[in-house]
Amino acid sequence: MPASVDTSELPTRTTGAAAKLAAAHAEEHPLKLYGGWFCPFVQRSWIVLHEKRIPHQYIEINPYHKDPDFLALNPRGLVPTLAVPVSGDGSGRKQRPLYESLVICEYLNEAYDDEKEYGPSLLPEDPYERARCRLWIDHIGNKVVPGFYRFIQHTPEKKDYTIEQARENFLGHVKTLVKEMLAGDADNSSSSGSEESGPWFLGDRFSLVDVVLAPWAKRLFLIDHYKPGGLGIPAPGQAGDDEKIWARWRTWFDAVTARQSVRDTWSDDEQYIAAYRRYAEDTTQSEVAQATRKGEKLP
Ligand SMILES: N[C@@H](CCC(=O)N[C@@H](CS)C(=O)NCC(=O)O)C(=O)O
Repeated sequence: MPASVDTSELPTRTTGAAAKLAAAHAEEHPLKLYGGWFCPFVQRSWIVLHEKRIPHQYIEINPYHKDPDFLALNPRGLVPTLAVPVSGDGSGRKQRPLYESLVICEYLNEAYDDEKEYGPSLLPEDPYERARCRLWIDHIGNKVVPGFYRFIQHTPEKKDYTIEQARENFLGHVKTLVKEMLAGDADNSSSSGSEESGPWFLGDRFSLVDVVLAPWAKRLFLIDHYKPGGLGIPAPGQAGDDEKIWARWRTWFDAVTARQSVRDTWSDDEQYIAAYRRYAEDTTQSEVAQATRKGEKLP
């Protein structure tokens, strides 16, 4: 853990739509999500809570402060952290912790599985399809997300890679994912006999694959804002052989950024611009940023 963390002055408050959602979930509840408005990993868990309309309490904290009470709950000292009520405890006061955004998302999806109350599962019933979703969740976590940080943390002083390489690497991982969406669309249309397919990774069905990437989709504007040459996704008609790939990406991107749960867990754009300046200048000491700098696996 770094001795001093320069992100400690981040405001501990949500703004915009996220502030409304947080206020609606401020009341004491045995299921508690400890989060930070700026954190994309938190947004994943928050989206699942919102998608499934799971009653809970949202508690905004600053994870860089490493408060002893917080460390007692999550020794890794990272948000999101979920406090889960112990079943059978009538007082509602006993809780067990869970952390790691993906573990939390899967837990919520499984624990709140009554379709009538919480809506459809965010993973398919078919074991192969469920495994395929996990494969692409893994691709997002181990390729796309690290590629995002390598890209946004690139500075002209970097000797080991250029901004063009960072862009190519990131867009390459996105393209690999989109090709899988296109292959899925083709399978869906041959089995349903309809050309029409929904915008999500699974076509018509919104799933955890969409959830785990949504927070970084929302943050892509920061690369356009901060990095010379911007994100570099070709405009319609400019993608040559990749035209179909980038058209499918736009369909997914437009749908995911318009999704209510994604919009409602988002603070004001300017807040992110301010918070991510230290990433863009590569001066933040967050654990994610340090791992990126050292070329290590993200925490
Ligand atoms: N692998 C973790 C990563 C969580 C994470 O890195 N959270 C950041 C905020 S975005 C954090 O708590 N940082 C505190 C620190 O770096 O000291 C997850 O998926 O939940």
